[in-house]
Amino acid sequence: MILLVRGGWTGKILKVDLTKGKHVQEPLDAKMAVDFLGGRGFAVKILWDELNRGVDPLSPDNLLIMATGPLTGLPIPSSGKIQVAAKSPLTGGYGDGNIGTKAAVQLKKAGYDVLVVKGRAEKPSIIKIEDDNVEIIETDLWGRDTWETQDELEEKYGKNAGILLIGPAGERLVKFAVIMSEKGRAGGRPGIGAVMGSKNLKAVVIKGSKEIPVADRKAVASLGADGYKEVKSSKSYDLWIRQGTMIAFQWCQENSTLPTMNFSEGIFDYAENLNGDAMEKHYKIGQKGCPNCNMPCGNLNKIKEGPYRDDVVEIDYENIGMLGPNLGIGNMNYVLSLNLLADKMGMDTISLGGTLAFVTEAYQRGLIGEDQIGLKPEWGNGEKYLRMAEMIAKREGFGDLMAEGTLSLAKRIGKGAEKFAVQVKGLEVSAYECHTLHGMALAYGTSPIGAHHKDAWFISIEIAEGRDIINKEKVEKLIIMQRRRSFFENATTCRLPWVEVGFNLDWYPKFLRAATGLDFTWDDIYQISDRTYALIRAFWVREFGEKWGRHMDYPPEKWFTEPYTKGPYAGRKLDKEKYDQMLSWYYELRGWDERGIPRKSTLAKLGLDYVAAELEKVVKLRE
Ligand code: PTT
Ligand code: SF4
Repeated sequence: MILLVRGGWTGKILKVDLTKGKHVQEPLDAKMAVDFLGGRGFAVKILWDELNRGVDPLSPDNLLIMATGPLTGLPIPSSGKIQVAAKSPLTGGYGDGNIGTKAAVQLKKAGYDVLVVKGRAEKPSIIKIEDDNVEIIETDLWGRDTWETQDELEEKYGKNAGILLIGPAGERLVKFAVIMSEKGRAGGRPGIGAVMGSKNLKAVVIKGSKEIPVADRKAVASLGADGYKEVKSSKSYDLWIRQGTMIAFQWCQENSTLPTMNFSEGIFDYAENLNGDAMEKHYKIGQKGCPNCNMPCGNLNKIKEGPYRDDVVEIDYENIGMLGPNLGIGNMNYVLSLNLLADKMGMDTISLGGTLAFVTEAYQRGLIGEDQIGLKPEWGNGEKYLRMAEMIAKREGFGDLMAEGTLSLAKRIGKGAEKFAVQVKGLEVSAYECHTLHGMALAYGTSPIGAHHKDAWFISIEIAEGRDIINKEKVEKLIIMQRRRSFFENATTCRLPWVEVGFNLDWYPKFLRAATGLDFTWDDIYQISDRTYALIRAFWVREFGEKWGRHMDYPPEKWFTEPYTKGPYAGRKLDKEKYDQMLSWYYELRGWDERGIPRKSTLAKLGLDYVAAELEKVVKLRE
């Protein structure tokens, strides 16, 4: 079915084959648009349809997808986001990330909803898209860091060009390399930057001159204007502008959920050196934001000591949580420096912090020695962690093994090291400690890309309503949260107006109607989200086959076995039986069987019969 575009979508997919040096425009299928909306939904549908099972994620056959949605780029709150996705080299399953960047808006203005890249360029190259004009151009920027590359490309193509790029970590196929943009926007935690590197693709540069089609331009403009006003009038607006996601730091400390020394504790002795107030008082010098956003949250901080003195870095809570307390570092200057190094090299800060912390614990427990690592890791020693981060980015010595991520490294070490690898499905856990939180642990366990918080930041509800409550209602609430939050991955816009300043969800069906001319209720949106979740799950199961099982949805072993030793919850850990009970409720509510595989009837209800037929080649589906 070809889409008769009334608006929202441009109606075109651009496919570039780097091996053949060719590109082609294809129409966006109308059914796909309505069934999956955009962004993550488009990405998983294309990966399901076009990838064969077992493709090596770092081979030319993998597909690198950059996808927008029907709201991307429109003059409505925080719409400048793009989804980057591929089969993940870190987890072996579906992987994606979300980046706020001019490239999101420019891709739509160039006339495309999605860019799909396959193959491998013979020499390091960039893809340049200027409306219908698409070129693959050899580049001498290979080896340059993400800052230098951004500067060079901006100088050549102009400050308004949308640029997505990788750093040396992506080039060297570090398994948690991200795609970067505009010196501080990062996305694709499960190694999507390594997939880009494996294609010899240093950057994508996009310039569009078209108007993004919409069904009702007047309605988009007036709804957008009213929406911006509502965002600005929020009571939380002022604090948000001052601290952004760094608000979470002190909250986590106060609630014993701050990841500390490889997620061993939930509180940190030097938290006051690193929290939002400390940032405001001593380090923050400015503010940055994504396109079309009037609640900019990028905190620009100046480093005051150490090897990166006087450099400026954009920070968020996750970065500081994972590179500060999780490494026992109480000196903000080193935390900022590690963040800067990760950004310049193009590595995910969360997985970097998780991997360095894992190595430190493994060393302390005598599972690996100084002779293997090449130095003695030490909680709180920023200089050493900077050195180790460099080793990873360059794959130098032991850095070559650390660059494979925590799970792979733990398997390599053996001796039970896996127990201390704080990850789910191979993706390192983001910065929320869960020794007392079965619901948040379940959110990590069932997140569609591995342990990431974006699909369900369930922690705040769970703490407000009672951490010790274990019932089906709690699981129901988690699923509703996943349905709502994953809408933003499909629509593709920023979820923070809703999450952080209380922007009403009722705006979104109105935006969709004005943009596309189609009516979507929240029930329709939930259905799209469930369909997307079921297809992502099917993708994982198709890859893992008989190796798939409910153990894939378990949180890190350590949370069940190593209790907190400090703070108000000392002695507490997760209970496996309770977790298993919640997981069973989760499967039941989603219509998945006890292995966590969607039932045939569930797939049929979601219009995914074609998925069931293919999945049956790999595992026996239950009715
Ligand atoms: C996101 C993850 C996050 S989530 C953070 S901080 W966060 C880390 N940021 C990194 C960074 O910076 N540099 C780096 N080298 N690695 C990093 N890894 C980490 O990546 C980000 C904001 C934030 S800041 C959040 S919560 C929200 N996330 C959204 C989302 O996921 N979807 C959505 N529709 N809207 C969102 N809005 C917010 O965007 P991943 P960004 Mg990011 C420097 O990509 O892979 O999804 O992992 O996109 O443009 O940087 O904005 O406290
Ligand atoms: Fe970007 Fe922050 Fe605005 Fe979201 S709220 S669009 S992450 S600047």
